Amino acid sequence: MVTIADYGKYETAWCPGCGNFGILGAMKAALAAAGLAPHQVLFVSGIGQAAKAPHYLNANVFNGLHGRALPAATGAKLANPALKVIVESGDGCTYGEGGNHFLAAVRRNIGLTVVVHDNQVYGLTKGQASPTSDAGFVTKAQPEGVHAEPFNPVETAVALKANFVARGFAGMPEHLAALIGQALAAPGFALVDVLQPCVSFNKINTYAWYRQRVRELPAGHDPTDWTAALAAAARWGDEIPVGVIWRGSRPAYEEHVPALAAGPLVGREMDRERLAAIIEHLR
Ligand SMILES: Cc1ncc(C[n+]2csc(CCOP(=O)(O)OP(=O)(O)O)c2C)c(N)n1
Ligand code: SF4
Repeated sequence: MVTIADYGKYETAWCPGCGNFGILGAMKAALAAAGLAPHQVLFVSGIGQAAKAPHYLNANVFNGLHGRALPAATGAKLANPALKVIVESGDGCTYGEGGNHFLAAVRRNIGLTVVVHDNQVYGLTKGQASPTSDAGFVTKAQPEGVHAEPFNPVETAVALKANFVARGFAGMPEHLAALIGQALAAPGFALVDVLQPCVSFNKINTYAWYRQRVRELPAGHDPTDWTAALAAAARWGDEIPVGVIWRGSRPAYEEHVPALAAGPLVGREMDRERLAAIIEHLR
């Protein structure tokens, strides 16, 4: 039986009180509840405080460049579709530097579980605005406040019909663990955007700010009703809904990509002569 202890316990470099702790605990609980052992899981992350989360548990990890977690994770999933590939990174990493990769991965519906620590700020580089910062957010780099409208990743993922789209809150770890569990079980691209207080560099979107606004979706919400899902995803302000917002049914990319028709790449013999010829051709 897989337990939370299998995923280990490590000292972190995070500030005391950071929302990242709630997400890390929820992730471990979800993995244990899903019966996934560490060797069955690959975490892929970029750069940032959130991107360090996979460093703090026992599992396979690929830590790449800022914003580039999704292409690396896509390659790993295509090479070995049996692997549970989880991308875990920040809002800057996933929606800013990695924004186009995010759109491409959703459109392809590649079978990844993507958990974003969305603190609406760049934490690691000390508090610049991120794509999800609210308009008017004042930082040292944006002293007059952010002029742009915030990117809504949940609304975008629903609009582009990712297979599973949820919003969670780091201050509700049990609720979040259940959402991550459902995302892990969903075929195709699964996004869990997690509201994550950054206690050092975001003094606006605090635990109290989120707690005043976060509401569980009503029991009657039908996540297979795309119009209702879009309306729920767009809601932001006095009320921010959390829960499973949308469930689609498109086939996952790896199920119909021609290169995998003969089985996973990872189990196949390598044709060294053909590889040598390709390398020679590219020289
Ligand atoms: C291409 C590139 N641009 C910028 C940076 C500098 N950089 C490192 S982390 C980071 C922001 C991280 O913010 P976020 O992804 O929201 O994560 P957080 O630290 O808030 O968890 C930036 C801009 C970089 N390493 N590489
Ligand atoms: S800077 Fe913010 S996001 Fe980074 S560890 Fe501290 S509280 Fe968490």
